[in-house]
Amino acid sequence: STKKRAPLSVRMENASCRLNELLYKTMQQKESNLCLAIDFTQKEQILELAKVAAPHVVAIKLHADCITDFDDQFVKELRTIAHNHHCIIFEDRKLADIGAVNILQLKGHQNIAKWADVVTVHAVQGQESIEAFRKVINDDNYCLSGILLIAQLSSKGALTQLDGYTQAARNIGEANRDIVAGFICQTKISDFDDMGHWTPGVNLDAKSDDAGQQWRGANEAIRRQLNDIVIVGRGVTASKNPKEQLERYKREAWNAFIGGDHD
Ligand code: BMP
Repeated sequence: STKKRAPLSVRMENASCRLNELLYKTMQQKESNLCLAIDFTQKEQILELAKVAAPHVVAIKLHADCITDFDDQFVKELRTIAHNHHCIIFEDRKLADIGAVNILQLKGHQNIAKWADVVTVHAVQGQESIEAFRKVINDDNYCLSGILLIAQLSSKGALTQLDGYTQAARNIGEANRDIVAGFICQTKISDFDDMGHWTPGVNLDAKSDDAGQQWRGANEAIRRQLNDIVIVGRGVTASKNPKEQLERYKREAWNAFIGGDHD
C-alpha cells in the first residue's frame, strides 16, 4: 500500500476495535510507537524490565508459555504496571487452531483472556475460526479487547510469503474490524485507517540472528514500509543498558512515524 497514514486523532475516532481506541490515544499521549518484546523465562526478570520500559512503550509483549514460574501474582503485578503507565499487555500466543479450541486455549491454564489486552492469532485456520474470538472480546469478564492477525512473519523463507496468503489474511481482518485490531506484518497491507500495523524484525545494530530472524532498522520499517508500531526484543533486552536502548528505539521509531512516508 502507498496510502499515507491518517492522523492519530482520526484513527482514534474511526476505531472499530476497542483496543485501537486505547492504542491511538496512548500513542499520542506517550509519543511512542514502541512495543517491547520481553522474551525472558523468569517472572522477576520480566517485571524488573517491564517497570523500566513501561513509561517509554505503548505495549509490552510476552510469550507467557516461555515463563517457567508463571503464576497469578505475576499477572497481578504486570497489570498494575500496565495500569500505572497506560501500557497494553500483549500475549504473543499465535493461536492457530479451530475456533472452539482457540477459545479453550484463551481460557486455559494461563487464562490469557483474563489478563492480556491483545493476543496474536494466525490466519491459517480461516475466517469462521477467527470470528469465534468475538464472544470473548465482547464479554466484560475478560480483559481481551482485540486480536492481531499474523499476515506476514519476519523469518527467512516464511510461508506467509506464498502467493495470496497475506492478502487473504488481510481480507479476514478487514471483514472483522470490530475484533481484529490490526496485523503482524512487515509492510503496510491495509488502507483502513483504524487497522494497526505492528512490525517485528527491528534491530538498529544487527541484521540477523542464527535462527532465521531478519532485522531492519526503524526508519525502514516505519517510514518506508509504513508500519505503525515497532516491536523490538533483543535490541533492548540483550543490551547491557536497556534503559538507554529503550530511549534510543523510542526516539528512532517515533521520529520515523511523525516524519511521514518521505525520505
Ligand atoms: P527480536 O527483536 O529479539 O528478534 O524479537 C522479536 C519478537 O517478535 C519475538 O518475541 C518474536 O516472537 C516476535 N515475532 C517475530 O520476531 N517475527 C514475527 O513475524 C512475528 C513475531 O511475533
